[in-house]
Amino acid sequence: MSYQTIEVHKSTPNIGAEILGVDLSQPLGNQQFQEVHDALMDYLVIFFRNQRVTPEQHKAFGRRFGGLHVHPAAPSVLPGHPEIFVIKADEKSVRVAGEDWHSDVSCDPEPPMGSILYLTAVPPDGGGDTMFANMYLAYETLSEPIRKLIDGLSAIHDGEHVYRGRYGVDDTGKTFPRSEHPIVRTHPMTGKKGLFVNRTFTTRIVGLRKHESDAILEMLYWHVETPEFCVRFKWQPNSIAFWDNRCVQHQALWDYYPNKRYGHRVTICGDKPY
Ligand SMILES: O=C(O)CCC(=O)C(=O)O
Repeated sequence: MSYQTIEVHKSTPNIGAEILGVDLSQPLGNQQFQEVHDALMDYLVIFFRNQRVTPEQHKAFGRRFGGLHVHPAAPSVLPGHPEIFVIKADEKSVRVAGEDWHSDVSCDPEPPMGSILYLTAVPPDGGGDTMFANMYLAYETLSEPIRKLIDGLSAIHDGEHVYRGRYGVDDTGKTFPRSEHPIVRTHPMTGKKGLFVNRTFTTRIVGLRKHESDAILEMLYWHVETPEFCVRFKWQPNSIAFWDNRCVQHQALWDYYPNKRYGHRVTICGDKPY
């Protein structure tokens, strides 16, 4: 792929690239939008440095890729911006978002296509990196008998155990999304197959006994975390990471307590996995 309007620097051989030459506070022209989109398809997660975007500009960038997703459980914190999911950790935190490997809100019937996270405050002594793993590679590197076994199977992704009571609001009577998705999904743009089960949301492989399901899921989760499938992103204030939830899992490292880390996430709607 050759790029005319952006510079693309690969972060690792298998996943991730830093994009230069784009100001995300400005509307992207069609050519530049297409190149950013292509870079996302090619590298699965893309990084931008030194960006300053208001919530409106952040959302406008997200809207170029699709409708904006509103989180099914987190209360809206920024007045007038229900589509902005606030990422915040400080000395009062007892947990942080995304501490375990996941694909965002995979319990939704149509899980988000991608997420754009903009951090404005990062821990002063380092820490708070985010890990991203390539799910195409995770699938392709499984042995053929295992690929054959999981190819036709589906699994339940449940929000109940993740979201109930999590956000300090009264959620009595509320129901959280629960969906069945294929274990191996085909990316609608690239046509490539990737693993689509994760430690946070996936609870059970459909049609298997519980101990069979637990053993296979644990093996797959362990495989997903293979260091060679991953890039570890070191944030700076005003960095942006944009990942494709259809072929990437991620994990936020919380090694900086009691320091502060703060940012906004805009999440783009996706479609039903197949
Ligand atoms: O804070 C981060 O680096 C990522 C948090 C997370 O997992 C998410 O936004 O889905």
